[in-house]
Amino acid sequence: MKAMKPGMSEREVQGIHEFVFKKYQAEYEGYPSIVGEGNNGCILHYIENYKPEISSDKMILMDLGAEYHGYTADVTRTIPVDGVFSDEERAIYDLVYKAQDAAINAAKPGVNIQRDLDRAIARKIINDGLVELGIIESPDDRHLFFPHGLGHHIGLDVHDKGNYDKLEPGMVITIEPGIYIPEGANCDKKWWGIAVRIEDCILITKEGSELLSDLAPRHSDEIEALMKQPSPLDSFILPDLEKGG
Ligand SMILES: [Mn+2]
Repeated sequence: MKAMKPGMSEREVQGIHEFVFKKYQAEYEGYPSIVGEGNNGCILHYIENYKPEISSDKMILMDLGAEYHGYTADVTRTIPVDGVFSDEERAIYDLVYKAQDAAINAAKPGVNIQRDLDRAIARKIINDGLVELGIIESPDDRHLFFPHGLGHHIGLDVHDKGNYDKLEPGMVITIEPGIYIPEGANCDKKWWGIAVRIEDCILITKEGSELLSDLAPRHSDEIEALMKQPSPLDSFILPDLEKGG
């Protein structure tokens, strides 16, 4: 987050994450890294990570996880490229955050991921929020702005096998609500190209859950504060190959 700069490529952002994984001696990535700026964030499995220059007026969605000693992580952060959320970006971001936080707080043994956490909590919060923002008309409207499930088991595989009936202590799952508003979507075009997913891994405990990926800030204010700080990578400047170094 501190190293993010307009003008970087999506691939460079991917490289920074993967460098840090290796720095911690992670053997592999748990799955192909997804780094998508602006509208590319709407493409759920966007692994081309091709865009050569990310733009200061966009957000960037980064879904990456290290594989360490056989176990994989699965974490997504979405941040503004220039370090400041626009009003529209913040509205969508904070809504996804609210849905994620509520689902994390409700996760505990006996709870069902799809019925209790996804439909009754996260999806309801998102649908109500989309109505409030005027993006859909009724919370019961059919739409594709949250086109995937809330979470999955994680462990040896990134989408691990597991019991989806009810959570038990010791299970590790992801909680990953998202809102994706592609160019051309049926709503005010001020929302077009905004794509937000926030994904964390939680361990189900006897009483509730423990957030395993809490060192990466999630709240919009925390993200803005962290992005104001300098990064050691700011001075990592390579020779220009075109000029012959
Ligand atoms: Mn996931």
